[in-house]
Amino acid sequence: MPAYAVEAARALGLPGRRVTVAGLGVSGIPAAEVLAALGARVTVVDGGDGERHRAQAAALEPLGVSVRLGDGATLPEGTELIVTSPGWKPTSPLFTAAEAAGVEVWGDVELAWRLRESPSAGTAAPWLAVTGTNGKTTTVQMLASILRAAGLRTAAVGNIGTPVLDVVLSGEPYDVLAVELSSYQLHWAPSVRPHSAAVLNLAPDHLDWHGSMAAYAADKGRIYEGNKVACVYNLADPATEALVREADVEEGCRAIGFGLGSPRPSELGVVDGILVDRAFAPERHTTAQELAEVSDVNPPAPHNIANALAAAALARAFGVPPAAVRDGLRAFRPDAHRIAHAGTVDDVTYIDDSKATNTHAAEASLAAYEHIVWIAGGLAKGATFDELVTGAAKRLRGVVLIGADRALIGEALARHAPEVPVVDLDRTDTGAMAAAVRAARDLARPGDTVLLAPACASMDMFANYNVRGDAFAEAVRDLRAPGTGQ
Ligand code: UMA
Repeated sequence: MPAYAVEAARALGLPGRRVTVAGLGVSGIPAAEVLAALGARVTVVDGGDGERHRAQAAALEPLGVSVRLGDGATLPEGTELIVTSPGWKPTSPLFTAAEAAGVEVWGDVELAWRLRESPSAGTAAPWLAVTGTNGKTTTVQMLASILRAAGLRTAAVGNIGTPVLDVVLSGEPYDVLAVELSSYQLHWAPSVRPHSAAVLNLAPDHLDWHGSMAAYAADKGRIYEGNKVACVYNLADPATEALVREADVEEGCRAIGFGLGSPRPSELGVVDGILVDRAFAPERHTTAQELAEVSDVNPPAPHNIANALAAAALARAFGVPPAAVRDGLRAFRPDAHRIAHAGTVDDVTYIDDSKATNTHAAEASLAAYEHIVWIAGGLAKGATFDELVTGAAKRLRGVVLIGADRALIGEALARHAPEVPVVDLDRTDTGAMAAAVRAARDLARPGDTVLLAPACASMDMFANYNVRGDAFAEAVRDLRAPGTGQ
């Protein structure tokens, strides 16, 4: 454990304190390990009690951590602090009990922020933070690639999958971190003060968790609190600019817009196929600084160029030179399952956009093709589908519905696109995706696109969206080699 964390933990009174960690998952495990190593008396609670939970509990117990499985609701006696995993809803009974007992709740990101530097030294790596409904993982990856191209020691952390705690307490001498923060993480991390931050866009998502669009936006807006150099917002999404106006930032921090048009001063934009900076360039009032070509962005789709501009804005706010922006964007390779080509069979193209876990993301991919057989459904997370279906109706050749909340999409289709044929797939077994792909093939005509853009989360049927996308890609492979599917 690095000395700065030990000193910070002492200042926070963690040694000897009874801390309950909510959730035995990607965030909860390092939180429990770190707290135990710092001398706290740790109990982990989790509503689950499966094989995975038991194995993880067995690994923690030798560290002196007690684990209670199968009950995520009751507050362990004597709890003085809760450190929660991000997925836990604020309305969870555990937090109602904590509030009644006057017990504070921190997220794992809050804990990481508070332990990242010693009160005396204060030299921790600053955070460049990114949130938004869609594109945040890609943007953080692009940002990390740009920072690396500038020769900086960095890591892409947070909602992207690497818990912030792991990196902050690694003792590695990072220069700067590229941090993806979800609305959940921001809700539970009130002290975080990034060097600079970006909100990429704001569309309804996770409303079942936050309770309302206003609460969701307010949690996203927390990312701008205390920014030092730049609050980066999307010129095409006025809601992001509104969040900048509401934020309490450090003296001198600037609002920087990004967009696909020609930029004004204090903006980044695009001119004649070139990404340009009129925010951090020395002569910004008269000229624009060239950063990269649109063709340097991978893939150069409009939403992705916007992501690249946001990443560039954060890097420039940190003092990265233009050539490193270009080199970093060129070096970046996108993840699988984001509008990935899964194959072409009998002149029908199969596209895997399993990452489209909400309506906003699905809307972007549905807009990209002319004749679509759409595979949709899963966990709706409180979303409604009327707008999405209305916008896409003309391009739909047919729809195959899967997953727990498929009826919600089915009802929207019946209201706004009653002529579109719908296959309602009432099965959740391991062969369900293959059946969906075969049903889509039967609806498609040559030249069409079969698009997996579920507009829903995957966890009702799959471990995550990667597994869902893999199942789709495998089912497409099976179409080429008939007889291997079931
Ligand atoms: N659990 C309960 N009760 C609850 C909720 C969860 O007992 O009410 C338990 C589960 O049984 C499980 C554990 O808590 O054992 C899971 O906690 P979690 O849901 O917070 O997930 P983690 O495994 O800790 O992963 C989290 C993020 N997950 C969520 O926010 C849902 C991961 O983002 C993130 O990568 C990881 O921390 C590291 O920071 C995933 C995600 O889906 C990718 N994020 C959402 C998104 O991007 O849309 C926000």
